[in-house]
Amino acid sequence: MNTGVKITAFAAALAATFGTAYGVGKGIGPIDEPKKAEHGGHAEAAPKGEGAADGHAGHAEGTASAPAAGGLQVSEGGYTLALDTPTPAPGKSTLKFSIKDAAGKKVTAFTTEHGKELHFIVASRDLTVFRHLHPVKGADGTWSVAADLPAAGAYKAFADFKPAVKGAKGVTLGADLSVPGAYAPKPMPPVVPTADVDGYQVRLGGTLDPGKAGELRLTVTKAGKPVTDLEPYLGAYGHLVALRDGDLAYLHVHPNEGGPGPDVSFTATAPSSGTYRLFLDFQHEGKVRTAAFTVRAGAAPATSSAPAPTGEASHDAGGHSHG
Ligand SMILES: [Cu+2]
Repeated sequence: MNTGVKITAFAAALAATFGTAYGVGKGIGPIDEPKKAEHGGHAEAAPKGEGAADGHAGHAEGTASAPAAGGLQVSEGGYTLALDTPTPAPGKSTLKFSIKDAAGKKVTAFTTEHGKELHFIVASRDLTVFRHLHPVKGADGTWSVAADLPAAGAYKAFADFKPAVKGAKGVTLGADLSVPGAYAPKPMPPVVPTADVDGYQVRLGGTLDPGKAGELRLTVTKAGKPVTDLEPYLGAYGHLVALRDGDLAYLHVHPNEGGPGPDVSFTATAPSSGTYRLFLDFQHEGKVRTAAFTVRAGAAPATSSAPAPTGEASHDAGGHSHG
């Protein structure tokens, strides 16, 4: 694997992009001029090969207005998320769907972003189950992926992609998914600054602020020792998805430049105040894990003056597919 090379190239592209942005900014004054919201609240540093012009780079800097929330619509910009399996059985199943264009034709051409043509997220409405999946595309544009939705309940599926059309912007579409059967929604897990997953403890610092960029810093330890050899996963040392409690508005946040741990830093802007569930994917020793946190935007996450209570974290929040 040459992921080391890839991440270096990614970092170089980032540096170049920000270099340009800063160069321009210094000439004309403050560099935190408002950037237009784009990609449905997909706050990210510029991926390689993309310039600041499309607005991606701007999200890492202070913005005066909140980005629009993504994932709230099943159709947007002429694209529709069509689920072929909207009511999968509980347990392991195969989910199938397609992205249709304005004419109702299945889209077959996508732009690779973060190593994949399409990122597929499934979360339970009560935010206790989270799956970040990478489906496989058939020749006709039908996507399929194995998923394990453990219990009956209401879920939501998100497709995060960018059509391979000149000038196309990334879009996140969201569609309801129901696993038939009786269920009782679980209460939102409490706000705690640490999450335990597979013997790792992840601590969350910083703030998620409504309408303004803030830094979230996640620190990964194992058996009390900092983990300093996180592995790149999809070209970054961590991926963060935030879902808003109430409507599951979607934010996909990418990390700031940094080393392989123990800290992974993100810049994110919440589209509004409220409660969010954050899901951090990180890879270590060949396996991707997910740590989950409940965070209030508009108030600082709980701080740790006393020994931190341990979040029940993501006993169930860790589904991954490396298709
Ligand atoms: Cu993905």
